Amino acid sequence: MHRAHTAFSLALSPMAHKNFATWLLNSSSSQKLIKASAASAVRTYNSAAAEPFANGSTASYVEEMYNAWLRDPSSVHTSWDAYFRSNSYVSPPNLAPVQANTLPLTAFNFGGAVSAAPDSKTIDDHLAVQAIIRSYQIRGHNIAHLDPLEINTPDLPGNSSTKTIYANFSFGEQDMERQFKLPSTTFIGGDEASLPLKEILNRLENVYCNKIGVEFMFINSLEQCNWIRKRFETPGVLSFSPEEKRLILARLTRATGFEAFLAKKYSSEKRFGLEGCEIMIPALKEIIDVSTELGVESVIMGMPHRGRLNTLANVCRKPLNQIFTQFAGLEAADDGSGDVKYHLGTYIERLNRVTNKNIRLAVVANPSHLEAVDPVVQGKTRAEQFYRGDQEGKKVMSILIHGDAAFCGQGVVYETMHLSDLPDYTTHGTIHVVANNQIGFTTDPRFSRSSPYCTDVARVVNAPIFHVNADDPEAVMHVCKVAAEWRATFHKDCVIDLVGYRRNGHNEIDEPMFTQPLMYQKIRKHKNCLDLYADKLIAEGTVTAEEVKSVAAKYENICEEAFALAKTETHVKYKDWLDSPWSGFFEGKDPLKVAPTGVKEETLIHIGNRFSSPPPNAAEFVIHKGLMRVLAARKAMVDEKVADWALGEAMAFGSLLKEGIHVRLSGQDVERGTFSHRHHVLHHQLVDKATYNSLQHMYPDQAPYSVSNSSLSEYAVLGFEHGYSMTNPNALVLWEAQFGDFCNTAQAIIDQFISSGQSKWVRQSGLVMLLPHGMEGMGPEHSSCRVERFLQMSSDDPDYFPPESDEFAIRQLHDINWIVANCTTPANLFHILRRQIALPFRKPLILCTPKSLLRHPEAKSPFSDMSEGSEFQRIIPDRGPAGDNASNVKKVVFCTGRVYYDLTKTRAEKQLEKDIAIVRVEQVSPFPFDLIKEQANLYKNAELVWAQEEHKNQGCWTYVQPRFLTALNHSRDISQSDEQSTFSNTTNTNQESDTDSDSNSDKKSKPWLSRMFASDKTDTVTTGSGTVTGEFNAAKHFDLKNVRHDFNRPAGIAAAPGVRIAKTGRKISYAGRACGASTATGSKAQHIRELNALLNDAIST
Ligand SMILES: Cc1ncc(C[n+]2csc(CCOP(=O)(O)OP(=O)(O)O)c2C)c(N)n1
Ligand SMILES: [Mg+2]
Repeated sequence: MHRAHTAFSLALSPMAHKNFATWLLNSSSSQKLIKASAASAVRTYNSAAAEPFANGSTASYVEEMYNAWLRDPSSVHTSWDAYFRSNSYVSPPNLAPVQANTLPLTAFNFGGAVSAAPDSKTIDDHLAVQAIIRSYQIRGHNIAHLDPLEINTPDLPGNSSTKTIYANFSFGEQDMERQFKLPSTTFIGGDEASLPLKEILNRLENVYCNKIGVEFMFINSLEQCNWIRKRFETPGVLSFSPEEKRLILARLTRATGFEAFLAKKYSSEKRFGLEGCEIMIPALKEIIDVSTELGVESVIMGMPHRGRLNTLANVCRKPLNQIFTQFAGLEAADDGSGDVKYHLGTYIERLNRVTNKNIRLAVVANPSHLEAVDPVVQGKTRAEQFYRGDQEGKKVMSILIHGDAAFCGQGVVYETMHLSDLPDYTTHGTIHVVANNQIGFTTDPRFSRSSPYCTDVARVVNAPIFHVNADDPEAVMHVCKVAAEWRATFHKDCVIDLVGYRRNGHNEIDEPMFTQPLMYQKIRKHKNCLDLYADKLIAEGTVTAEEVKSVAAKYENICEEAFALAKTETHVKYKDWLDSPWSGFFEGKDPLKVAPTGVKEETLIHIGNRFSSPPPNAAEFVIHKGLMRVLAARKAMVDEKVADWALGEAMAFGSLLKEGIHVRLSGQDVERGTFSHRHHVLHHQLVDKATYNSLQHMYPDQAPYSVSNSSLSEYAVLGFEHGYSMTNPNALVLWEAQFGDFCNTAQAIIDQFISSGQSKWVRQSGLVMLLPHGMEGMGPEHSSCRVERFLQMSSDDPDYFPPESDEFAIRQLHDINWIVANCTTPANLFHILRRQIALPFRKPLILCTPKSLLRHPEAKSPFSDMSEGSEFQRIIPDRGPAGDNASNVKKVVFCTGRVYYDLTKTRAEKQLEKDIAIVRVEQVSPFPFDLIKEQANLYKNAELVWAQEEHKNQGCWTYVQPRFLTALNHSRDISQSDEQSTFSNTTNTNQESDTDSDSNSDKKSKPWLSRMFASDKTDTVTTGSGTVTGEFNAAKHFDLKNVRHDFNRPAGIAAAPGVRIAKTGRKISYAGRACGASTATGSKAQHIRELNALLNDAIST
């Protein structure tokens, strides 16, 4: 919590109450009210937030009331009616004059007695009470006691806040027993219609200024505001039964005991303990209990480091021994690089003992990048809702846990919040829990945010924010209950701000006194929450001291037993930490078999016809004339059996939909397509929001097709789609960047999840990123998707030519982290999209997509290239005169993407078709070593050139160059090494398959080390199919039953020092732009000059 005391003076400044309604300025108590309210503004400091306690909303509230009264006197409370009728209210200049009222003044029934008009003091006093109530509702949180350390306490010691307030409303002690009628906007009375002033103030103080601070009055819905008021104001809401109290205590004991146990056993290990905010564990459990009771069956959580292990242990009930094993530094039994323990995810199905219902809990694995997991969790949640048919989010929900500094500091929080109410992205309400320890690493809140609270970002979506003192377990539980009920009722986001502290340093090894000495002096003296609560329950007689001890001892025993069990483990298994298991997907599948991607011609014709037809009720559904032309052109293509880019894409989608594969395309303006080529959603020109999407109506039993324009965000939306792709392997999920350049605002998702997710978390994803890419004279932006960056992160080894076999291509795909391609034909687009689903595993696909090629007359494919028997072409050889006369070809130009069409045009202009072959590399990564070698051998006398339109330090050159050399020389068979070799284990990478363990762990773990220092000529290596000594046994190694994981990069081989490369003398040279700092030139003329230069350079003999 961040308090800035400048608020005090601002609140008292004339400007601060300039907007007061005139009635307030005129009334006798108004000046005092201003002063009273100033004291409450301690938690605010900017001018807008520094309005006095009863100002701002109150002023407009009165005006609103006045206007309502003018329209219908009966629509306002009788007290207001009386007040406005008495002409005490002077309207601001722009308000309409008072109308005559038809209701008799005697209708005002005060204190049960029917009387004549009440005197003006009675009315004024009632109005003052109403203003006080409203002030508490609006700004009570500003003076609530939220900070357990009381460093940031309100300036009002003890109970004086109440006193100050009533005194400043001209109420004295003599008024305390006076009875006041309560307005309909408060529930503090319970069954009472009126209360003594003293009781009103006490109740308000208790509800709004005690250990809970509710921020909700900015919500535009009266229904929602009333709902919240009722949950907090109704007398007795905070009373708990002895059983409930004991449950809280037991849960708190576990949360506290877990951290204490880890601290005892692994004192020097980082665990990012929850000490100071242990209540988060019972809080999460309460949210889950209440939500389960209300029908939720699956909860997906995203959270950072703080308290993560505790959450896994005590919320998810992940077996403790698995958690402890993570501390042992054991070798992994399965593939992948793994991750640190406080990043790993989990998935658990278990019985909720409180509600006696089955529940699934998943914590999504996440990187260090704080908050990056938020949209991923939302996407995964949305997908689960979608596939379960849970259209209102009644069965599946997400909980996002945040640190205070990250919640307000990271922009992706805002981006994710903005997805919360979008029809195709909503998860129907997320409960956000902020573990607010009032510090971010070493930084105080006053240096880490400009907003009063760390939760202010949630106000943009009108989410209620429940601040609560984390040292008051019962207040926390109440807030959690309300949050869960809020979500179940309104299906909107809400935030719980658990205000605690951090007992240790940022991690357990850090010294916090370096930077927060005073805070930590206080913390050292501060009793922990468990002890405080146990003392309270003992004092009130709910539990005995012995009971408290025995609950703690019991949990410690559980931990000890798990600790002993963990000691017997020899390996960690990453698959135990999988957050999204795909049950049934891998079973019984041949891991090296790709289903055919070609489809029957009649299917293509059917899809083409549907896709080119107007809505069935075309006479009524008026579509744009331009679109009629587009549809007619599509129809003509179908009749000719050719497809352009949009048709090729539609064929891929349509045929997958036919096969029961859900297709989801998301991104900015994807429905029409940035380049106006797609037009998947046709809009009725006369009826608002009436649309038609032909891909949703291809076949009666097809899978659903979702296409949605997204918010203008890359980070959150790409993360969302990545999360979506994690849920169901039998779905094609695509995200399209508006232009490829913009994907770099989502770089953390690309680097931390898409590129490395399988390696770190044995999680697969078949997400497709469509990235419009091409240097077309549009300036430094809108040109490049920075394909070089994706290629740099590709995990195939540039120096290693994998053994050639029929499965070369599929093995490469199996082992790489992702696929990078730049297709030049609609047919290849069709096949590569379909291949995503045809593969027996899932890999992300990074696809450079065209812009001008969308309409290029030559960038069309005959249906025969997509029909049965056809398949994706990793390279497209030259099929012209050069290909027919290969040995006389002087030069082979290899290229990828749209520049191919410029190169062929230039070649034709120069009449060099016989002399120069042009070969398209359509799948750049994994690199088609085998096909490149074949092409090089075919054109054995030719000079080899790589031509690209990107600058030399960009595009594919730096990736392809070393791989070309490896392909050309092709001498680095792994058995040729004259040094001994060490191989890493051979395993099956299926997410759920078990792996062989082996005992040769030292060498396996550090092959490079053993190689560097080994003296023997032979070494023992272990493969999944057994141990071989000495020379590498390739046949065994590539046994089908035992798919190598590192086919693309066998550990310990590629980097082996001294491996010989037999030079064949052939090389690849470069034709293209020089190195550049920018992606493209801003000058069209220069662009054309550069393009022509590269074309001339490439197409010359
Ligand atoms: C995007 C990002 N930037 C910086 C960091 C480094 N970092 C790790 S924890 C931390 C402080 C987080 O503070 P807060 O969100 O309050 O969580 P707490 O550790 O206090 O629970 C920082 C800056 C990070 N992990 N991610
Ligand atoms: Mg913090």
